[in-house]
Amino acid sequence: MQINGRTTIQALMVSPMLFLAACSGGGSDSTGPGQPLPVLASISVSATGSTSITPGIGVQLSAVPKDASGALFNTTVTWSSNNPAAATVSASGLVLGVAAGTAAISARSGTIAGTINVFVGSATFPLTQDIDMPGLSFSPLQADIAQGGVVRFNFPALAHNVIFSAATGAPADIGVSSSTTVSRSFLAKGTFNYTCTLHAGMSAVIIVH
Ligand SMILES: [Cu+2]
Repeated sequence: MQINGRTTIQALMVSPMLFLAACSGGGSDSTGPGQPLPVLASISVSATGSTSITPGIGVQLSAVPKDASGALFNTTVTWSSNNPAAATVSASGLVLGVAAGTAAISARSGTIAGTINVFVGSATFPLTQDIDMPGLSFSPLQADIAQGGVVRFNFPALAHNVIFSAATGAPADIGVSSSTTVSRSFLAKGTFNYTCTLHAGMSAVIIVH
């Protein structure tokens, strides 16, 4: 045990702080030979549902604090929104959409914080839209969605691709695909034309409001 403890101390001699913590821990305390006390290193924030919401719609967030080794760290977090005009957050991490916009929701403990972006779309445009591909066309030819919305491209057995031509704010292109559904998020407002380069004249547009 003692030899193992000393070996650990040698391995941890990467900084004076760690060295001191290891020495004081191993010298007089028999419960934790050579083990520095864990400290909070990160807080990861996730959502139980979509982070694209509309005014009046809520989404529950959760925060997982961890130490440097990735082990769970027991601490309480304080929630905050950097844009309460778009979305507020309760003391328990429940986000509520207020008006169209983007809010960075943070869970903080001391100097450590984790953040997730929540998009609040206009209530008049949908946050999800399906694009089908009957024959050699996209349907609908024009889709209007709210900012932060998600488009599901439903590829039939006949292969197609979806190319946005690297337009500013456009999502990543979708390579040749068949018999699958591929989703893309639209985080920027604008008009995004796209084509299938496999089939001449197969083009359509998504307008993000
Ligand atoms: Cu095609």
